[in-house]
Formats: sequence, structure tokens, C-alpha cells
Amino acid sequence: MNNSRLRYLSILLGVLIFATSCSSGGGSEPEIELGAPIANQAANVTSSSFKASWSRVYRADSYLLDVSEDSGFASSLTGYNEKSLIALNEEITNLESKKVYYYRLRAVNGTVVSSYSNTVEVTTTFVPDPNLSLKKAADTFLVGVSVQSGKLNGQYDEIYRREFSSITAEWEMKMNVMHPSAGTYDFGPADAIVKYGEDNGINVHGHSLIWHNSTPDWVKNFAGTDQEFEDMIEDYITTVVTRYKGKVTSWDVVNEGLEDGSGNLRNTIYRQKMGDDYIAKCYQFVRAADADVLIFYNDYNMITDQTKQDAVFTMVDDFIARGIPIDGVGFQMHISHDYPAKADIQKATDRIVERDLLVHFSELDVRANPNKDLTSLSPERSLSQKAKVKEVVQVFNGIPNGNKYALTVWGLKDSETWLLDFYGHVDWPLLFDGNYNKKDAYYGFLEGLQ
Ligand code: 9MR
Repeated sequence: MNNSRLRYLSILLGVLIFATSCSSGGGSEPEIELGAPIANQAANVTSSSFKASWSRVYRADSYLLDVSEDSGFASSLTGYNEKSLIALNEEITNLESKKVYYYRLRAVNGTVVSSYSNTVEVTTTFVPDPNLSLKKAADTFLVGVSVQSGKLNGQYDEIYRREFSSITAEWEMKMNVMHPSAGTYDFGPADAIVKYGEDNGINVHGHSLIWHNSTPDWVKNFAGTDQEFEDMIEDYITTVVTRYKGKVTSWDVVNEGLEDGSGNLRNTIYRQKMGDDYIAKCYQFVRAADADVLIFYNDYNMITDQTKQDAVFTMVDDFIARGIPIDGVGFQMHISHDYPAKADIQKATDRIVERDLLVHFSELDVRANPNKDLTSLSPERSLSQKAKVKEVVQVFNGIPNGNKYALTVWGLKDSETWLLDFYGHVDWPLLFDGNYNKKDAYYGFLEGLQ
């Protein structure tokens, strides 16, 4: 193709384009179709600010942002009534804590304005009063922590007294420690824990009289008859419960008595020697020794393992029908930042309340690193953990007051959680970090009470 033919063709093309544009606008400015922006969920939400952001709209040269306390946008925040912006985000500041705000946008090109985006709702976080503590904030139930007799001093002591209204021995009130061999008792550590509670006006929850994992060898290898075994267990329960009568408010009498998955009675030495009704027998021994102490059935995985949950409530109903003493159910609550769902925690909890029993969330820890993908606690994961703690506390706090017993955290500091040994990798499941600092999860607990 030679040059003149090329020039001819390009002129023809120009004429065609001109003709097309004139025919659509009839000689006036072309109409612009502007789509509505899509408003994103707010980011970086603090007690006084958040970041609003939205999608770019084709051909928009600016955006109009409205921020309001009212979902109908009857009025807007000062400066945020159709605030014109070129950027695709805006930091909204000077807000009040724990308050709901709404925002929406329109796109603009010259005089053309799009329809509204979706409306985004955002709640600023709340700022706790620096004098608040877990136990002050939770004024309708006990806030517990598991403790060790050698760590009732220094900063442990300070935090226990400031934050908690209940304690549970993490291992020193179990049979292998209190009754290490036939005929011998060692009440040293248990006494120290109970005395600490008494001295400081802190409730003591007893944990746990019978547990297959803390059964001393001499009991596992018991040589006598079945009746002698049962007498020995009755004697042990009576001795311990009587010793702490009036000092220990409640006991996990049999811990983890049912199997995962099947919900069958765990085939422990106690079952083998005392029969299928051994749990009821133990409860009766406790009641005979102390008419007032609260008797709890305590187990794990009761939110997520439906079969086990059903089996526990079948057992509880049977006890109630037969007049076997039972005052409450403990969900251990060894959970993760993203599991189980709040609705499932609620449903399982409702089953305790429906039977008018006391509820104990007895061993709360919230794994932040269940999939081992972190080497340090990231800000995002920390907030996810905080959100789960908040949900747990919201469910607990929503229980009728008469059915609330305690919400107990299983350990004080991340660096001392049993989970480190158990799973063999790093995690941060508690409310305080290794240096006794309050974590986001701590504030999640407080927020759950708002
Ligand atoms: O956290 C406890 C750990 O320090 C002890 O070594 C262990 C054995 O006594 O018990 C752990 O606590 C368990 C609790 O008593 C019952 N539910 C499961 C807990 C974690 O294993």
C-alpha cells in the first residue's frame, strides 16, 4: 500500500468516527453512564476512627462520601455530607468509641452523579476504663483462672487478685497428686491453693476428683476386690470433699467420663471396677460428704461433637430423673480462633440452661495457631482470637443470671499454656502474653460484656 492510499484511508476512518459520535449525541455533550461505587467493609477500626474505602468507577473523576450515625442518612457527620474525594479511601477520625456509623458513596464525572453505593455499617471499638478488670466487668458471674501452688506470688498474685474471682488448680487437686499411694495423702499444694482463695476472697473450684488421666498407678493396678475398690474410692472422695467443705464451692467430680465420637462411657478402671453407674455413685459420695458443694460434670469437645453432647445430656437427664445429685455442666472450651461457631456454642449452652443447671465454661483457651502457619502472633490473628473470645463471653453473659457459674481461663500467660507441650508448636491461646501484658483477647473478654 502506498502513502497516498494510506492517508486516504485514515481520513476516511476519522470521518467515520466523527459521524458516529455526532449521531449518538445529536451534537451536544455525550451522555455518561456512571456506575455506583461498591463500598468496602471498613478497615483499621479503632475506638475513634476507621478507614472507609470503595471501588474505582469507570470514568469517575471524584466521589461523594456521606458518613452518618443514622442508617437512613437523615443527617451526616460534620464535614461528611457529600464530602468530595479523589482518592479511593478516607480515614474518618474523631469518632466516639463503641458507636455504630454508616457510610455510602456516589461517583461523579463533571455534572453527572451516580446512584448510591451499598451502605456499610461499622462499630468503633470500645475503650475500657483503665480501672476496669475482668471480674469487675463480669459482675454477674465468676471469672476464673487455673493456678499452680508455686505461682501464687509476684505478678501472678497481683493479676489474680486484680482480675479474677475464682481459681482452679491446674493439676494439684487431682488424685495422682493428692492421693499418690495407698494410705497416703499429700494435701500440701491443694491446701496452699485453697488458702490463697480464702485469704483473698477468691472462689475455689475443685478439679477434679476422678479423671482417667490423673489416676495414680496404685489405683490402676488395684489388687483388691471390686467392692474394696469402690470403698477405697468412696473413702478418697469423702476425705477430700470433707477436708475442703465450706472452702471449695464446686467439684468436677468425674472429668471426661465419656468417649469422643461414640459418646460411650469411657472404659476406665472406675467403670471396670464399679460398673456402668460409677459416675452416679461418685456424685452420691460427694453429696453425702458435703450437702452444699456444687457437683459438675465436666468434659471437652461438647460443642463440636454432637454425639458426645447428646450422650452427656442423656446422662444428665437420667441423673435428674433418678434423683442423682448434679448441679451443673462444664464445657472445657479448648477452642480455636475460628472454631466453633458462636451459634453452636449458644445451642450447646442452651441445653444446660433448659435443664436449669449451672453453666461453667471451665477451661477456656483459644488457639491462634491451630494450623501452625504462624511463628509469631500476627495482628490479624490476634484480632480473630479476640473476636472469638468476645463471642464466647457474649454467649456466657447472655445466660440467665441464675444459671451462670463461672467462666474460667485455662492459664494466665501464653508462655505457660499446656498447649505448647501438647501440640509441640508455638501458640498464644490466653488473655495475657508471656510478659503479663493484656492482649487483644483480654479486651475481647471485656467487649463481650458490653
Ligand atoms: O493443663 C493441665 C496440665 O498442666 C497438666 O499437666 C495435665 C495433667 O494433670 O492436666 C492439664 O489440664 C487438663 C484438665 O485437667 C482437664 N482437661 C484437659 C486439660 C488439658 O490436658
